[in-house]
Amino acid sequence: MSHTLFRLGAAAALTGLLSLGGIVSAAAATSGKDALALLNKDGDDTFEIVEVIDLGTKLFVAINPDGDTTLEKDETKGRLTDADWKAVNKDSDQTLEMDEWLAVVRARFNAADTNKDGKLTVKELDAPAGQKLLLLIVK
Ligand SMILES: [Ca+2]
Ligand SMILES: [Ca+2]
Ligand SMILES: [Ca+2]
Ligand SMILES: [Ca+2]
Repeated sequence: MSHTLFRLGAAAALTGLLSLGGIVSAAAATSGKDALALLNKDGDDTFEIVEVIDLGTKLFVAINPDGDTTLEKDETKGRLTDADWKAVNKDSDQTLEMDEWLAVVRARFNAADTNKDGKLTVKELDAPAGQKLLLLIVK
């Protein structure tokens, strides 16, 4: 129980720090350690694909304030580049559907999992590929 409280406290402290810094969106780098402390709920110390897909799905909703079923370019600022858009927006419309978004999440998970064991460790999350994945699951 106290462990849960501690985590909540840490999350609140982190949120406070972020808002103090005046960081508006995305681009704030999150360490693998912080990301796991905040978002890894199954008691191990790694992210698995199921968790990451779940978190990616939640972030899609969180960064989609207009409540439609798609992400527009301004909603993915700091998370996806123009090149990413080109690569993933397979139907070439101006919007990203959930399946397109999750395809990027999946691709970045695989890129970050350098030893291909299906788990992302702190070390893998702190590497550049891991940081790119965190942009898609950490608000
Ligand atoms: Ca886990
Ligand atoms: Ca939208
Ligand atoms: Ca699309
Ligand atoms: Ca791994």
